[in-house]
Amino acid sequence: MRASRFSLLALVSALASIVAGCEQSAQLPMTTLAPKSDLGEAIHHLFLEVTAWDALIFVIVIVAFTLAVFVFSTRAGEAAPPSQASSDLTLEVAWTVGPALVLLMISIPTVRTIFRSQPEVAPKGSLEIKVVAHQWWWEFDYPDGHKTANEMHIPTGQPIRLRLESADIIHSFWVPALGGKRDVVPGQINHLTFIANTPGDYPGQCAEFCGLSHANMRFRVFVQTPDDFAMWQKEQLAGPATPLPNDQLAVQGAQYFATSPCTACHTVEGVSKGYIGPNLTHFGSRTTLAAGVLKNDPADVAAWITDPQKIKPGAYMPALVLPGPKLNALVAYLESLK
Ligand code: HEC
Ligand SMILES: [Cu+2]
Repeated sequence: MRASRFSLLALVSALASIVAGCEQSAQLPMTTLAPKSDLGEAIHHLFLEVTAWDALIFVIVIVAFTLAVFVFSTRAGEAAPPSQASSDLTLEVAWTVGPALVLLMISIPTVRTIFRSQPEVAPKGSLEIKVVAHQWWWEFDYPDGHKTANEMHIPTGQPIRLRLESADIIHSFWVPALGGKRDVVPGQINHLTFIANTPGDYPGQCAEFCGLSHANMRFRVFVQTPDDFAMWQKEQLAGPATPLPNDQLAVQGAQYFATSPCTACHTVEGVSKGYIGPNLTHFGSRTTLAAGVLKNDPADVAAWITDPQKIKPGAYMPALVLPGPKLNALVAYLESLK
């Protein structure tokens, strides 16, 4: 009896500390327990509801088990034969109907949330962004024509309708703070619809194994106030910045870029039209590169151009060996593309 009380106490305090740990989850960037969108909140709410029903079943089972072991068992020296009853209709109905009711209570909110997470048509006034998953980076195409990569910006308070397409194989779009995962399947268009409610910078990750650099297929979502978002969009819609005449290095870089092999794969609006790799029109305005693997600073950009596969195994960008001055000029030009 003593020992069992003690282990029950240990169990309760372990559970309590797990729950307390969840409270701290706001500091964990990949947690699903601190939702920042209506979709995330709906899923989180479902999780809590199902957990509550599970907890109820857990308590009932533990109470029945404890009673069976400590109250209704025969003691040493006691020779009462067990009851030989072969059936009990009330009991049988109870343990059939009881679990059926619990399953019903779990399935109603589950089905409701599934439908809620998959609206057939875009809600009124939604911002539709085309998301194209590539091995191993993300392309974001905005309805007014500008494109970016690996860093999506969205406003708070407006329904966001993502149209998920794949350029190659199956990927999965996942931003834990903004809601559930959704597979990105070649030859099929999937949607993800939500309203973000808190400005911030939320990490995402491809969640379906997609080859060598799957783990390096990250991205960020910048949720902004509508004003900040409008400002960002205005900057993105403008053409690429032209290097200032006194920035000699960037001017040389621009000249070199325009005739380089880079143009076969990369678009800089008005300069080149490649589409194998990310659009670089406003590359300098991004905080990271290569799908969140590197910080966007000159040293990392130079390291990337020099040997992409070393940084990101399998990356579909060839290493282009450039003499130092040319490389520095190219990096200065890319960073000037604000
Ligand atoms: C054969 C096509 C190809 C060529 C040529 C090429 N790239 Fe790339 N580039 C890519 C691909 C694909 C990626 C995405 C790699 C990834 O993240 O997995 C990429 C990524 C990049 C990025 C990171 C962009 C971002 O926002 O994440 C930069 C910067 C870049 N390339 C610059 C260059 C420069 C400069 C050159 C010429 C010296 C060049 N590339 C030549 C295909 C190419
Ligand atoms: Cu992927």
